[in-house]
Amino acid sequence: MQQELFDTIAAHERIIICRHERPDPDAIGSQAGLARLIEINTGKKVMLAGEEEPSLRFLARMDHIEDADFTESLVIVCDTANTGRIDDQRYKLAKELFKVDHHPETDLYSKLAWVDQSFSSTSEMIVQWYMQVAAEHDWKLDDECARLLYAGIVGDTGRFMHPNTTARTFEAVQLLFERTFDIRELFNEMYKKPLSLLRLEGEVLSNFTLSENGVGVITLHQDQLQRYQISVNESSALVHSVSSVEGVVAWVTFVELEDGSYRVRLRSKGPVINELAARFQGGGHPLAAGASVKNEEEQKQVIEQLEQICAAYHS
Ligand SMILES: [Mn+2]
Repeated sequence: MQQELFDTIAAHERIIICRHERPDPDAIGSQAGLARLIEINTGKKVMLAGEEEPSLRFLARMDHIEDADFTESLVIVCDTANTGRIDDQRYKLAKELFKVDHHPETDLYSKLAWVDQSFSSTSEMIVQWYMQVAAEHDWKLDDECARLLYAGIVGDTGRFMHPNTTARTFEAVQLLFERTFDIRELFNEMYKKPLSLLRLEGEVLSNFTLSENGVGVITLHQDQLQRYQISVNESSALVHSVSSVEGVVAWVTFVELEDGSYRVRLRSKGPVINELAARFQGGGHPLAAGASVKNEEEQKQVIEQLEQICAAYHS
């Protein structure tokens, strides 16, 4: 499939790259990193689709794209498991579609697809693709590509602390480190927090509960988000704030949306939680997944099921 990705890119003059909505550094890093790789080596214009996330503008800016651009383009979708999450649903207009992703394949939305769960990140896939295929065709990977792809790998591996980090990850990082970019500046941007977020974190931590089975529960209410002026997307920075608490096995963060429903973020240190997420209109990786619940009743069900999963894991 890696060669096929190269051939498909070669066969199209116009290319648009999409990624998932509410992007993270891997979504933008793989999207913009691949786009730049293509642009500097082929001279083709590659457009970046999707809504701009203000906190990630330091990585890349998105393009304004017309419907007509889609109908004439190859659309590559990076880092997105299912069609519902593709940012810019006009991907459907594409002349040709190609999916590149490292999430479990639950939605076979593209006949051309390179999907491999063994990679830490889509950004790592792009670096490997560069090394295995593109470099063979004398493509270059420049400093800015390296910065973007490094951000993606760092983001999805949690700065190389998550178990998705492999020898191959470091092989990719080695290549990126042979380029020059300002890592300190990149980390400053990636991990800076507004003071109000820190204050909210303080409140969250004092209300955090931990059960005997090691289930941690955090709930963020609308009034808290409003009081601290934190958006739902920005609140994702709090998802790891309890990961180092002694005794935590798996934890769930509920973020109340304006309509009273909740966004659910599930994280685990061992028990598989993406099947639970799938039962609540979500999905993701075995140890990191997301879902949605309509009300407090469903919220209780998620907690109960997470308790069962953790209890079974212990025994
Ligand atoms: Mn990813």
